[in-house]
Amino acid sequence: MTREVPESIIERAAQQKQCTTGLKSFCCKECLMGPCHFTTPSAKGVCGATRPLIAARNILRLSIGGAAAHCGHASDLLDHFNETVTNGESTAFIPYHMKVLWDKIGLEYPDDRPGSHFRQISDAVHLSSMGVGGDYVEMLKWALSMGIVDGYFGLYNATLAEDRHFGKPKVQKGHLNLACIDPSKVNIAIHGHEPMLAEAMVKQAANFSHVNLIGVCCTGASLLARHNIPHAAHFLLQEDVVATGMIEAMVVDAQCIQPSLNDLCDCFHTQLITTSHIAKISRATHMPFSNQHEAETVAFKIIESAIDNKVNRNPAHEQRFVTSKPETKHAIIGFSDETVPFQRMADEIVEGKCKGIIAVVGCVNPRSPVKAWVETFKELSNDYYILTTGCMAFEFGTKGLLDGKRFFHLGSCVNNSRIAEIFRKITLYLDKPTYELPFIVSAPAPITEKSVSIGMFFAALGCSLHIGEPSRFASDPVVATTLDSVFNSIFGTRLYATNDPLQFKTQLQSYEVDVAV
Ligand code: BF8
Repeated sequence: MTREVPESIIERAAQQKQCTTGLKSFCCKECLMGPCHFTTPSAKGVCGATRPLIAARNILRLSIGGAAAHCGHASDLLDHFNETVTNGESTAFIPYHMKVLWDKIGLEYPDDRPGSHFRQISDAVHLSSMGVGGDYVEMLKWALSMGIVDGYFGLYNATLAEDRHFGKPKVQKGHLNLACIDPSKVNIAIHGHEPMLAEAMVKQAANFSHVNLIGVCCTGASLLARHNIPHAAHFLLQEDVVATGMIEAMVVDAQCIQPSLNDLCDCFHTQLITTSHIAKISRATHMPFSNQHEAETVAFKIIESAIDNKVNRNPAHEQRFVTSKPETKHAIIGFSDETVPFQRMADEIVEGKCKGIIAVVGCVNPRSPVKAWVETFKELSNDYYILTTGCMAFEFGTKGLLDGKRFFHLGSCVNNSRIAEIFRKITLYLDKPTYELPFIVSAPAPITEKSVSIGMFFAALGCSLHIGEPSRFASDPVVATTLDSVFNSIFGTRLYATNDPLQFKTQLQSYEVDVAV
């Protein structure tokens, strides 16, 4: 029996009125004397904490969450293949010139001891709990440290492990959006982030010509880049995938999976299957695995079960999908630091033919002006090269912008290390440190903690950072000024914390004057 379809994420966003104190990050709920409100600049919490301390600590807490997620992803991969990677292997990618600056400002970053990055995450949680750290500047420095942890022990380690086991992506033409759902076939959506089960599904599905795999969110970006499996949806559209009524199984692992998918799947015939060892959803079928052999067994069972489930598809849903099927969007996909023409980009920057490189990363927040941001970056692509990943890359793809000439799709969010590698290669090629080059990283519509830690990673690497609000960066003037002055005086870079594309463009123009290569 089918049930009434629940509200979509857009409707939930409209229904959920945001608390104005929390929206500005003027709220602390870390201890049980609170929650405390910091609505005036001089307000103090019950423990005595000041508003800048709490605003800075909230940024740190976001960065910790992001670093933990990406380091968890990398660790899951390494455990899956029974591998260990020494911290020295990851930190070998840190540009020497940045280490000098980090040491100068006393930034913590992991040493070569195995697991020291997890120790650093736990130290950051500890120091940001009630009654430990009392210096807001230190909180902000630790947020940058979490960026470094995320970058080298999350993004780099995950991408290196994925490339080692599943291969580097190839540049080719790919397809995006819901049009990749094939009503004549058994459709299985693979959603989440870690590629182990997804890769096993690709291998097993090759034996079934009537099975159509499609990707969602970052697993979708990863499958698109490596196997040219069409990318059906980003985060915002994951419900739309199920709501087509054409999906026999929705297979999810971890991160960016809406817990309400179970309610939605209940309204259709779709089987919801969870596979992560830590992420379960009520009423979903849980099918964990711990190595590639088990992953392939699980993948085979999922495919068999999805095939059996096709008879339960509602013919009315099929009819509706066939008549309203969207047009397929094409994109050039599969770039890596080996295939992006970084020398040409560097030469054009030096010759003044190009103003710089903007990496547009992260999410598509339903509360952000995503359309306006897409238009803005389209316009900026006349002067800048655009490197992109994650949900923003999908958004550009659906607007026909991923041409492999001005816009380069670098894959999933953990593949942001590929962007860091392109920047690193340009610094070596031009023999200049990152912070002297016009590299800007923008997360215009952040949702997750991961967007914040990725932003902090690139900021710590010496890139200017744009982050869309509400990312809590600009609410407290003391915190905003401190961050800006760390960026300006230590790295020589800029912080743009704005939700306004026009303001961003204006600020960028004033920055252009400062960058003389
Ligand atoms: O890591 S861009 S909504 S899908 S967090 Fe999530 Fe944001 Fe999408 Fe992948 Ni990245």
